[in-house]
Amino acid sequence: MSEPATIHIAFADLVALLERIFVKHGVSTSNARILAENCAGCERDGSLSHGIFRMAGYVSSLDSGWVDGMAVPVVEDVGPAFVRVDAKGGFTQPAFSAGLPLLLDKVRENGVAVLAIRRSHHFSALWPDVEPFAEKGLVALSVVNSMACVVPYGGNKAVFGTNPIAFASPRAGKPPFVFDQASSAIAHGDVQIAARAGHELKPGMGVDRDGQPTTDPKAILDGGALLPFGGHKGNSIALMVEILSAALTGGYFSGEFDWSGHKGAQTPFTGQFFVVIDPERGGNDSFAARVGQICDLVLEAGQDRLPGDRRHLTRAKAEQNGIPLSAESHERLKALAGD
Ligand code: NDP
Ligand code: PYC
Repeated sequence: MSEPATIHIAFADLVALLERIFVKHGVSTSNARILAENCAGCERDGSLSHGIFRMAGYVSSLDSGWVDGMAVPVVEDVGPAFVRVDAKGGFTQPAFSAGLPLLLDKVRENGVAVLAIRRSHHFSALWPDVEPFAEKGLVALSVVNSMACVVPYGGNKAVFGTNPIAFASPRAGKPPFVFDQASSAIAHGDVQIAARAGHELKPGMGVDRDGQPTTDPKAILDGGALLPFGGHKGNSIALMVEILSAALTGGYFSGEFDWSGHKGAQTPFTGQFFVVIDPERGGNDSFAARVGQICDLVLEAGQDRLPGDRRHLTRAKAEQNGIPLSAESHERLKALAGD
């Protein structure tokens, strides 16, 4: 059987194509640029569950009227180290971008600051939100909740979202140390990809509509649910993410928003929380070098790679050769753009 045809597209060209799709489906030009860069960055880095695979979901959510592509976020200065943003029913990334300058001012002034975003739709990976802080010499942690599709450990009803947590730290002489992981055993996007490809999942990732363990991704998507990673420990992390992203920010819990009136809606309407720290204030000596040291110790001890290493390698290849896309996906994107 012949291999499916692949094209290689430059980052800027992919951004331009995705931007046209967003604008065609009701997103303002400024919001479209932010979303397009975010999505193209995921594709470039091989974060395929949140790259161009997501464009159909963005479009159907926009077309359903569930998310406001034109939303203008409102930034509030609520304390010496506290920034709040109301995304006004729009996507999270433009809200984050609007709050960022004030957040950075406060981090530089106080050594630490937090950002609470509410009434926002996050449909992407989290690493693009934290990695740029580490590139500026800062340490950042962020969490976001999503849509109820994870049964608590030992439970029988989906309460949590897939609730990722991402962390970034500068590391001397190397790209920052960044991890970005769902608190479910697998991201919902990867279940969709497995279902589309006809692949089984590993055991321990989900249950079917009767609550029975299954490795069939279609059974998970068809009335079943995911499990937290690491049993009761993942449960606590997922619960913490709900508390920080929703209870604290004034956003919805993953099971609280009602999208039933918007056929085709896919983007969770929740909240996101950040803590950003200037490590220079920690009383340490050579913070980034110390991070490099501990990372090296982990590798010397036998871990074959660190989180983020695969992404950075994939990015380097894409910067050299272009971003690989199947010709079929490229055609699908052009159709969404109305080309
Ligand atoms: P993975 O399990 O694929 O990866 C989680 C982390 O572990 C990554 O930082 C990854 O680094 C690292 N990693 C993977 N394999 C290894 C290994 N062998 N050794 C060392 N490190 C490793 O991610 P998830 O499935 O948990 O999540 C996928 C994406 O889905 C995330 O980007 C997340 O933000 C997103 N998501 C978004 C949600 C939302 O509401 N917006 C909800 C849930 C998930 P590397 O990237 O370099 O492989
Ligand atoms: O992959 O779990 C996921 C996800 C939820 C919302 C966006 N991505």
